[in-house]
Amino acid sequence: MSEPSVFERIVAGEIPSTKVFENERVLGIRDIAPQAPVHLLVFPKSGEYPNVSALAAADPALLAEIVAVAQQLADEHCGGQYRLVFNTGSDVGQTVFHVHAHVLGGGLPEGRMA
Ligand code: DGP
Repeated sequence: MSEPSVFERIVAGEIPSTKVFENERVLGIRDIAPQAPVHLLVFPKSGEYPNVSALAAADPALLAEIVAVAQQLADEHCGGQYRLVFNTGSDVGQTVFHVHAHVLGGGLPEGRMA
């Protein structure tokens, strides 16, 4: 068995977080190291999917739910305008291999590449 991811430990209450959304399958929290004025993370409580492709293939309804939660949170926190980022692979900076959406809003980051 692999070690539980940091997000599984947050779900289990072992690591504190600032929750902004929770239901049976999905959690939304504030990112610990914000890269934008609003920087939230939305992820499945289950840690079985390492990235968005694995989630899309196995449970597209859960991916759609994550996108819907991201929209709801963006409506609540940054006027419904946001970037939705799923880092996929360590070469592009993925550090937590438990699929998660970054919801980034509140203005354009400096030096934005895409
Ligand atoms: P990524 O690079 O796409 O794997 O993003 C992982 C994000 O998770 C990164 O922006 C920082 C955030 N993060 C890592 N550990 C914690 C934590 O313990 N609490 C919170 N709130 N966020 C964390």
